[in-house]
Amino acid sequence: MNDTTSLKRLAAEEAVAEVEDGMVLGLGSGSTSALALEAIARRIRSGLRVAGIATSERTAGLADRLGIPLTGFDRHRRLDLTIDGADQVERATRTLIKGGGGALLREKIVAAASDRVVIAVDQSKLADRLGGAVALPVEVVSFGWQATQEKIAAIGCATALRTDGARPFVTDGGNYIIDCAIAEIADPLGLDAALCAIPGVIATGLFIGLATVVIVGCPGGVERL
Ligand code: A5P
Repeated sequence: MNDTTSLKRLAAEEAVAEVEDGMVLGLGSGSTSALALEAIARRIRSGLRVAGIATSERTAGLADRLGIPLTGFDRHRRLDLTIDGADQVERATRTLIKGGGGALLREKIVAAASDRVVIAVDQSKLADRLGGAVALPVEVVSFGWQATQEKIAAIGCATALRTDGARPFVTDGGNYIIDCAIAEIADPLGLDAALCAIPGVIATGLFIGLATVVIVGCPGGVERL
């Protein structure tokens, strides 16, 4: 078993094995998270009782279709466990790049409110250093995005406004995303601080110190970081 979807499923199902009865879950976004939702739904059909907070409208719709009860921060300030994917994982530190699907802000809010964050990925997401082929998404306020983009570029990355056809891509929060190509992110904490200091930047896709464990789907089985 080594096609990407099978490896994502392997990791997602291992992550869902950590779900216990009565938990409030963070429901991640993306294709790996969708596989986790399917596994959660199967366990609910066998009697598991859980409720989830969705990290995107797309995930909320999928959870609804699968029969996973949804809840919100109006009822729960803390979550027991979040299961989510990632676009890139720095192997030694478990620092992540997220937001390839555009859900980074809600994903970060949910992760930060969770006691445990389990990240499920296939092995292609692992890297010794972040960056390179994977751009760093930065969510920005739509007002003045051109000026915000210039300030982001001045930090030293090649920037591009994410588009959806001919229009800017709009996040669930109504914001835009600037994708930043960086050859190698040597100092994620410093980069995150520099980006977050720019007026108009709402959140970066750098998830530092948030992943409790990363479950990696490999052809020979799962690896836990
Ligand atoms: C969504 O905004 C992202 O953070 C996803 O978690 C990430 O893109 C992983 O997606 P896949 O599981 O589809 O690879």
